[in-house]
Amino acid sequence: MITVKSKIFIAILILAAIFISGYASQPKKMGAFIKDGYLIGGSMDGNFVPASEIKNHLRGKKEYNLYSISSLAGYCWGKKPQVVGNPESNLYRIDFSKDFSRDMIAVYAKTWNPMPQKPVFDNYHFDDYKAIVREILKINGMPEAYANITQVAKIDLDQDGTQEEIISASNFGINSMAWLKKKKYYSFVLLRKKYPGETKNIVISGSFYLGDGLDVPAECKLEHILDLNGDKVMDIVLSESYDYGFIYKVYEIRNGQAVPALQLNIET
Ligand SMILES: [Ca+2]
Ligand SMILES: [Ca+2]
Repeated sequence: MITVKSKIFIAILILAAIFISGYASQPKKMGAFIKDGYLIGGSMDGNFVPASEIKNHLRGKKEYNLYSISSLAGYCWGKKPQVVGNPESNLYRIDFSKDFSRDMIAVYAKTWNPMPQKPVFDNYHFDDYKAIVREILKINGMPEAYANITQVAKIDLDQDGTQEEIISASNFGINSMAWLKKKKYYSFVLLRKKYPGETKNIVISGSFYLGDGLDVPAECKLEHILDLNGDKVMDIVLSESYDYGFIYKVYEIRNGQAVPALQLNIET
C-alpha cells in the first residue's frame, strides 16, 4: 500500500523531472525576430528554427532590439506570441510596448550582438554595377530593359576580409508607359562575392515578369543584414511583396552561397 508520504515523494519526483526537462530544453543561445508584428522565426544554439518552435521559448515579457537596415534604432518590450487564426496557421503575432515602422525588425538576442558591422551604401551609378544588372536582365529574357539600380550595400558578410556587395534593382517605381504596356517588370536582389581571380553574381531573390501570365510579379527588397543566429556570419532578410501579401525570407551565407533558412508568408 502506498502511504501519504510516498505519494508526496512521488509527486515531488515528477515535478522535479518536469522542471529539469523544461530547463534542459532551454537553449543557451536563443534568438527571435519579428517583422510587421509577426514572428518570422528564431535560432537555438546557432540553428534557425521556425516560429512554431521558437514561440514555446518566448513565454514571458522579453526585451527586443529594434534595427533599421543601417543601425540599432532602439529597444522595446514584447509580450508572449499569440497564434493568428487556427493553430495550424503557424502565424504568430507579438504585441510590443511601442509602435515601430515596417522598415524595422525586432530582434531578441541576449548573448551576442546581431549588428557587429553595418552596411555601407555605395554610389549605384557606377557603370560596373549597371553592366552586371544588364547581364542579369539579359539572362532572364529582358535584354532591352533599362538597368535601374535602387541600392548597393557593401558589407563583409562572412568576415573573410573581403566585402560582398548586395545590389538591388527594380523597374517597379518607373512610370514608363512603354514598359507598363509591355507588362514587363523586374525586381531582384543580387549577391556579388569576390574570390581570388573571380567574382560570382548570385540572384538571391528575383521576379522577372514577362507579361505572359506564367508568373506573378513581386517586388523584392533587401530588408536587413544582421547576425540572427549568433554564428558571427551576417544573415540576410529579404521581402517579396505581391498583390495578396508579403513573404519574408531569411538567408544564411554558407560557402559563399545564400542558403534559405526561414520563410514567412503573410496574406493581407
Ligand atoms: Ca566576405
Ligand atoms: Ca549568422
